[in-house]
Amino acid sequence: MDLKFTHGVMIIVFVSASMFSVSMANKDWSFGFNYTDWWSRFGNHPQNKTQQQPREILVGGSQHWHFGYNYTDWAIKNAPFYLNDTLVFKYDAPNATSFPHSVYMFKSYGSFLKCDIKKAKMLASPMQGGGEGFKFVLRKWQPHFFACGERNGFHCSNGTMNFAVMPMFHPFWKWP
Ligand SMILES: *[C@@H]1O[C@H](CO)[C@@H](O)[C@H](O)[C@H]1NC(C)=O
Ligand SMILES: *[C@@H]1O[C@H](CO)[C@@H](O)[C@H](O)[C@H]1NC(C)=O
Ligand SMILES: *[C@@H]1O[C@H](CO)[C@@H](O)[C@H](O)[C@H]1NC(C)=O
Ligand SMILES: *[C@@H]1O[C@H](CO)[C@@H](O)[C@H](O)[C@H]1NC(C)=O
Ligand SMILES: *[C@@H]1O[C@H](CO)[C@@H](O)[C@H](O)[C@H]1NC(C)=O
Ligand SMILES: *[C@@H]1O[C@H](CO)[C@@H](O)[C@H](O)[C@H]1NC(C)=O
Ligand SMILES: [Cu+2]
Repeated sequence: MDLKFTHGVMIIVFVSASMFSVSMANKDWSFGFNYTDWWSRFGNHPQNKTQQQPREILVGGSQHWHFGYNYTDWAIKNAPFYLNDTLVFKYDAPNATSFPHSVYMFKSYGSFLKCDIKKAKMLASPMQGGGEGFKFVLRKWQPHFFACGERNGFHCSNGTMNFAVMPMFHPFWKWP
């Protein structure tokens, strides 16, 4: 129950943040995300208006994409994500001693909460996480719900291999 609530809060915060970030900055609604810190990256350097390029972000950092790591936590700590940022999922193909992983995307928040893999779309098979990894560009201004689809959704419903991302407009893309 707590976990599901957290997802909900995250999405609300990210949606709100992209529309009301200025007013959010003074309120204690940040749920651990330091808006002061975030704005200082731009605000303290009015002369520094070079457009930031979209980034490539390795999902899970050095942990890559595996069972047992808390990706909700990772997504909160690595927010905000911006439109056109690329998420990179790296995972090894399964072998005799390791389980497969994959990347699925849920169309709705409801199926994400239930980890209803049957209603999700496979983005990358267990074989596609090798080498440079599987890359997904955050092109749409909408919440994205990712999960591992393996073991009939267990890697998702176990509460670890799933996370939500709401890409934001970069301040300097909107107001150059
Ligand atoms: C947020 O970041 C600013 C600037 O780095 C810092 O001064 C402030 O203490 C931080 N606030 C919290 C709640 O961590
Ligand atoms: C501009 O931003 C870059 C990267 O964030 C930083 O390294 C540089 O010091 C900044 N320049 C000024 C003048 O603030
Ligand atoms: C993952 O992290 C989130 C946010 O820190 C936390 O609310 C949640 O309980 C954690 N989930 C698990 C399965 O540990
Ligand atoms: C993202 O990239 C596409 C294609 O390169 C471009 O048309 C679009 O304007 C970009 N969106 C933003 C918010 O920068
Ligand atoms: C199987 O894959 C795991 C995880 O990628 C790796 O650590 C291990 O060395 C591999 N084992 C064999 C026998 O290839
Ligand atoms: C996830 O699965 C692991 C290993 O089976 C177990 O130790 C852990 O308690 C499970 N966590 C949740 C939130 O179901
Ligand atoms: Cu998995």
